[in-house]
Amino acid sequence: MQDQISKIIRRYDFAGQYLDTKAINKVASYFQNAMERLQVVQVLQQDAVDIIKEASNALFTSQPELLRPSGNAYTTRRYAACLRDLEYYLRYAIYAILAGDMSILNERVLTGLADTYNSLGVPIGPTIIGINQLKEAAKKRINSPYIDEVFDHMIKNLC
Ligand code: CYC
Repeated sequence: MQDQISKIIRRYDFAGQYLDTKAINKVASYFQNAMERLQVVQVLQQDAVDIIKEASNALFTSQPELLRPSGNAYTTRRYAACLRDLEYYLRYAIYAILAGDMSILNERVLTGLADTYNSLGVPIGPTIIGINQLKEAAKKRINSPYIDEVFDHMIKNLC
């Protein structure tokens, strides 16, 4: 896992170079945006329970077949797994927004996830609808390009 600063240092260390203007400018822009990232993180974690509720309600209202006997969220065990997955997405979205870097999402959430879902029969399309609903519920509370960035990254990597 890395953030924008550790990513830059790692790259320059690997090449055995001092930081140059390009690197310094990148770090400066991370600090300039840091307050916005913090604000987003604060709002999202404060409202996390409601965001999950809203997104899951919207998902199951638009895809009611998921809850019927042939659906993947049928049985309380699978329904609970679905809510838990939505919580994972929101929690790691918050981490990635704070870090300004997607590596934590790639490493802990996305690598191998599509294969796991496919082997268990968890439908990817409705999962993406769920992630989109998380994005909408988050943006309703505080609109920021960082929210789009992180949820769009998840969606792109699940497709
Ligand atoms: C299952 N979701 C799983 C499993 C994993 C994840 C690994 C299989 C093991 C288990 O059941 O716990 C996902 N695990 C993760 C992620 C992380 C992790 C993301 C990173 C921290 O450690 N079913 C639907 C909906 C959708 C859904 C569309 C909710 C959006 O119909 C989710 N995921 C779902 C369900 C299962 C599951 C129902 C259980 C499937 C089964 O056992 O049959």
